[in-house]
Amino acid sequence: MTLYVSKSASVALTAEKLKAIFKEQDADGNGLLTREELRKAFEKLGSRYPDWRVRRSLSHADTDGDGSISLDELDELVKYVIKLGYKVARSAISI
Ligand SMILES: [Ca+2]
Ligand SMILES: [Ca+2]
Repeated sequence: MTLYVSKSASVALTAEKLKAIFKEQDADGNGLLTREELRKAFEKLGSRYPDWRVRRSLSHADTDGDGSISLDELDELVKYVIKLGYKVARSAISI
């Protein structure tokens, strides 16, 4: 798999696409995104500081505090990621 670089991606689709990218990183398919899996997702999104992003994301979206992001928490995580300015389109893929 390579980066998502759809030139026609609209803002309305951003949340869905980000969600898909995160879900893709659930390598063991257990419905939970661990630190390691989150890290890969942020790397894929072009984050320069994926480890830091993972920590921030967990403190923001890991509402039950188990150290990983469940599918329920993923919605919150995606909202947070969008707020940070991540977009799945053109050059905006790097922050
Ligand atoms: Ca997993
Ligand atoms: Ca959690």
